[in-house]
Amino acid sequence: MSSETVAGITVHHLNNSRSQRILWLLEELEIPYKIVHHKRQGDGLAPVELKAIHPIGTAPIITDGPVTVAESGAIVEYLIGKYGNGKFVPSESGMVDNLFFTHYTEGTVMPLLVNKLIFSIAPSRSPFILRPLVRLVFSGLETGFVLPRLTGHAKIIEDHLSKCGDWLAGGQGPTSADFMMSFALEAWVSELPDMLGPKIKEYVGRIHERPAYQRALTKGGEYKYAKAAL
Ligand SMILES: N[C@@H](CCC(=O)N[C@@H](CS)C(=O)NCC(=O)O)C(=O)O
Repeated sequence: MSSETVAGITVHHLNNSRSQRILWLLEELEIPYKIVHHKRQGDGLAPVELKAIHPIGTAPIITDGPVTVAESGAIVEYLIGKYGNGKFVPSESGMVDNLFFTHYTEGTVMPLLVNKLIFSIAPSRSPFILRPLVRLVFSGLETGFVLPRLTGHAKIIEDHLSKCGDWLAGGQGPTSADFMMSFALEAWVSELPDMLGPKIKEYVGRIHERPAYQRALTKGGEYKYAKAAL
């Protein structure tokens, strides 16, 4: 895409996806942007047209004039850096927590949640005759590997939220850490609520109450992770 033909910010948004966190951030920033809606295919994967925007082929992707940015962490940092005007920047005392949670989301938490999802659907995606065996193998991996790790991370996050106040970097409003963690915790609360403590559920509720979040929800369309009973 070139700056001659496309001006302003465009979000390539996928239903029920991480790109919801980018819509939330853009609504908090109160800057104009356009959404191109993409729909997951029957198998849950992104449609191939996303690959034409960026070879990564996953959502979110944004374009800003001539610039194309993929990976939600990169997008969040790009948008706050370029359009934040000092908003959503942590105080010095919250800087390390902000860095940690900004990167922890996609580096550690999301891969485990995605493993959990893939392990649970693996049997139904296998040839019928092999399903009992596949179920045995994947439930062993889930019990031995994924669930103990997720339990440990749920405690790390709950303990942190018991100390930091309303937002992960300890300030009065959200920072990149919150924009990033929002999707992971919404998905987690929706899919595995019994693993999570009250502080995490309150935190997700706090995000959902924000007017900017609600506007993002209306604009984004189908998003199953905002409906969790908290
Ligand atoms: N780490 C990437 C993950 C991107 C990602 O996997 N996005 C999902 C939506 S939540 C997707 O596009 N899935 C469809 C697919 O993998 O084909 C990011 O944070 O942007």
